[in-house]
Amino acid sequence: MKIIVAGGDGFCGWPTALYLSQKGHDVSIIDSMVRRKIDSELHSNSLTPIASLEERVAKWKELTGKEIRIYEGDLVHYDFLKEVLKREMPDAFVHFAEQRSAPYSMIDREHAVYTQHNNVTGTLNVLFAIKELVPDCHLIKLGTLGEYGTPNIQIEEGYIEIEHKGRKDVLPFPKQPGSFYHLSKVHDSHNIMFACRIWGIRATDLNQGIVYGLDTEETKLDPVLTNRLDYDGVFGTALNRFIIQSTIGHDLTVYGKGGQTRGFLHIKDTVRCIEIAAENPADKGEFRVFNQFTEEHSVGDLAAKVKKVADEEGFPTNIANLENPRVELEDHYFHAENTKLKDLGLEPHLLDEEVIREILRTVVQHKDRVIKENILPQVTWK
Ligand code: NAD
Ligand code: USQ
Repeated sequence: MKIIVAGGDGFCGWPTALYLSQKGHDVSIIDSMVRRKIDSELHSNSLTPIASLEERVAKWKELTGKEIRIYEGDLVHYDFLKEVLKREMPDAFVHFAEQRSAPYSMIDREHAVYTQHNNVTGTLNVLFAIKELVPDCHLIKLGTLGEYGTPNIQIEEGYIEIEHKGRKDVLPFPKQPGSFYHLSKVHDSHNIMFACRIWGIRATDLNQGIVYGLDTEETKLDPVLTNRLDYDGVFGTALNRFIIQSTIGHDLTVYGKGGQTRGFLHIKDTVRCIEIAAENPADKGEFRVFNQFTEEHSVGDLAAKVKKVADEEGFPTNIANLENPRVELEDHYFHAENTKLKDLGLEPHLLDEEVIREILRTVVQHKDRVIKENILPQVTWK
């Protein structure tokens, strides 16, 4: 298949582009490079040194003979996007290209507006460009499990059957997102659902949980192919952050009581889920929703698992319960359905001590790059 990976320079997008290319798909990448610019804005960095996108694809070609084309530009610029689609005429458009940090979206008005403009306008442009130029193209859009929030009932995959005053219907599952970033994903979902219903576009919304890990088989082939890894208080995410903190003797930064429970998956499963979605496209006019995660954990439990492995590896670690900078429930019910991707063939890589140990042994090689002042959370929800 001809597949565009938008956001293909990022943490999820780069390994996905390599994986799909390795599997024989014809891959091109769109990326504005804004994530690298945000590193400069925040005086932060990827824990791993990352090569430029040009160097990355050149190395991939040298090693495998496979070409990945690059289009540097912004989805918010419609003329640019249309030119790419005209040239590529893709079968699938994988859309990772959004501002993805909840804390970044909560810094101030400008960052909230930037996040929602970038994400919502970019996705609207993708919808219009597909309608205009490639109406059969399958949109595979990265949403987030956090669109649902933490309701006191089981979370279904996108839709719930409701009986109300004697009548029944299957309706979109209620959304209660916890940041302006998570809200942008809800707005996207509504826009995509509308475009499927009105124009007959085919789309899969992947409500992905928190991704952990660093390497896939492809990114491990050469240091130039190394994936980015965020650890700072703005872009670093729970499990990866804890593992990196343990290697530099920093207390593990559990926010509040640590009972916040979320869905998680290994980066190796992210890339496989995209392949599954691409190879099993939604029908014309269908707005399909998959919950993309493999297991549920509370952040307190994750910190305890990391501490055990880190202690064994010679990195004695404490768990700190910091004042929570976010407004969220710290003790709540959480259970989400996740059968649809497994029914289509996903075989999860589950989190055990060996997986944590493997990530820890990789990240320890780069621990001197950590900018310590960036570890504690600086952004508050209020
Ligand atoms: P990332 O920031 O590492 O990568 C996103 C990439 O998109 C970056 O390279 C950035 O430069 C690019 N980009 C952003 N806006 C763009 C625009 N308007 N035009 C062109 N390029 C643009 O993020 P990630 O962790 O790889 O996440 C990718 C997607 O998956 C996001 O949509 C995110 O919301 C979603 N997601 C991520 C996680 C996670 O744990 N990382 C979990 C659930 C969902
Ligand atoms: N948390 C801590 N300590 C930390 C960091 C986070 O306790 O040092 C807690 C947070 O308070 C929150 C939970 O861990 O309760 C998850 O926070 P996170 O920063 O790991 O993840 P989140 O902000 O939800 O965002 C990440 C990605 C985002 C994606 C989302 C999936 O950045 O792109 O959409 O995970 S989900 O959480 O399922 O919505």
